[in-house]
Amino acid sequence: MQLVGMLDSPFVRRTAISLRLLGVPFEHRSLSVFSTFEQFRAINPVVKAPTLVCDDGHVLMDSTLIIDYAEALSGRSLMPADRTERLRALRLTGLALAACEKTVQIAYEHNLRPADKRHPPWLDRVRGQLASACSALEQEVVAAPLAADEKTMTQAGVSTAVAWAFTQLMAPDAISPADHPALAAYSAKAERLPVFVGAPMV
Ligand SMILES: N[C@@H](CCC(=O)N[C@@H](CS)C(=O)NCC(=O)O)C(=O)O
Repeated sequence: MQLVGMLDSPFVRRTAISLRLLGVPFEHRSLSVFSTFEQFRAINPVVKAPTLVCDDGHVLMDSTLIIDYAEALSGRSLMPADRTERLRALRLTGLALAACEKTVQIAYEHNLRPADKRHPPWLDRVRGQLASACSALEQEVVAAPLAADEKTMTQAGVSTAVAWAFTQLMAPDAISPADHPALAAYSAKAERLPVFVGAPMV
């Protein structure tokens, strides 16, 4: 199987880390949806990262769907079986994915749109959404710590750590570690795990 996309995408990175935690082997092809658009389009005409090329040639996209397929392949899951824990993991994963999506929107607004075409009210809205997602995540991590070891880490932990590191890389002025000490500490721990070190953002 081939996982296609750059690790500076939080969606690609959480997929790569999840596949490794699940023990699903894959080859990583570091193609960009921007600088290698045509090469990417030849693999997936929709040009979305991550893309997974399955062993039988079928093409999947969207990190959540790719992880779902990887879990079916491995017979294991990064989601807790217990209903209450699963609900929390789903809640945190949703917040982390929203934080990633909002940070991507801020990055696209700054990097792709000409300065004179920016719409400040839209950016304010997105930054507010990002702040709300990070603040809710911080409260969740303060209320109950997340596992930060490769054996017991859940999807909530993977996605929360990936989201925090991505936000700090792409929108450091929007979200400060001083206001999110639990998230910053959790991310620092997760980033030391071999599975995170093996999927560097830059
Ligand atoms: N919900 C998707 C989001 C994927 C996504 O938006 N990826 C970005 C890269 S960070 C992308 O493909 N951008 C190119 C585009 O949307 O045209 C997922 O979880 O995989």
